[in-house]
Amino acid sequence: MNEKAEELDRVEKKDLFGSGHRACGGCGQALAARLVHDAAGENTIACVATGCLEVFSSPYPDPSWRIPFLHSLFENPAAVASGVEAAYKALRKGPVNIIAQAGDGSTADIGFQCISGMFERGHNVLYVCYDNEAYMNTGVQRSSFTPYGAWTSTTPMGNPTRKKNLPLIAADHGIPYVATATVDDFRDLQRKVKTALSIEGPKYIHILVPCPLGWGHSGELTVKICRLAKDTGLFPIFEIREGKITNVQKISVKVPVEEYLKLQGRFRFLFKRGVPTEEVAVIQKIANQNIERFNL
Ligand SMILES: Cc1ncc(C[n+]2csc(CCOP(=O)(O)OP(=O)(O)O)c2C)c(N)n1
Ligand SMILES: [Mg+2]
Repeated sequence: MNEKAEELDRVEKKDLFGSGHRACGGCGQALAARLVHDAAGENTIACVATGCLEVFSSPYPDPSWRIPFLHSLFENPAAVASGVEAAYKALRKGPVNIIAQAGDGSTADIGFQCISGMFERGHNVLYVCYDNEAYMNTGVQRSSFTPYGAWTSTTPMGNPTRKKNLPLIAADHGIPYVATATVDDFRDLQRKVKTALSIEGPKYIHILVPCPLGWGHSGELTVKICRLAKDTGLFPIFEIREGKITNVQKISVKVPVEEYLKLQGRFRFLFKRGVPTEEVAVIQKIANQNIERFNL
């Protein structure tokens, strides 16, 4: 198909995760969900944990989903997806794409053991984490993906701990495919979803999804903030196959973390009258460690 025909096809096609949902303007998670399911195609089952995505997309009578959708508990989308996959196998049905998906709170905290079990048992499921770095649905509480220094309603003086690195923990389970992505680069994100779904076994994709409400930025900055997260080194973009890093998105011009932090209200108190405090230097050190570790 030529480019023009492809574009027409894309415009005319109905989104599998459709418009009319109740996400905030500029919600990175809504955009990510649309891109993920668009890449996955119709032959897909979505197992979605409690969280913003489920709340803004599923209320009866006007859900946004044009594919089968299962709402799991906050803690168990990976277990539900594992069960769906086992049922398909037992009934000798399929193949079908099964995508377990959840926010960072579900993924990093309460749902973690179910994910680890799903990886370890080897289910043929793609797990997607929409990482907005806090429990947004219930009022911006801290999760273990909240970055160092960020304000949340439960860390009013700034988060004192560092973000848990789940992509590497996932890879250390020996699963065949792990990737990170953001919503500023549609092609990269969708290629990774397609790649993941073409591989048999458990897969993990971790997507950074800015949250204008919780991060304190205006909606039109969502894409810019993703770019800065990458260009500062705070959110490295890579793929890991069978435990080996096989692809890293290099930073062409490295940007100081200040540029990322100062656009977001959650980091406002790290600057005194516009001058960075020593906490900013701690965050720069984290970015530098990522740059070194992943050879960005
Ligand atoms: C066992 C349990 N504890 C707490 C809750 C309340 N709860 C629902 S969603 C949510 C936070 C979701 O955060 P996250 O997974 O990061 O998704 P987000 O809303 O940020 O997209 C919480 C605490 C729940 N539903 N079940
Ligand atoms: Mg969250």
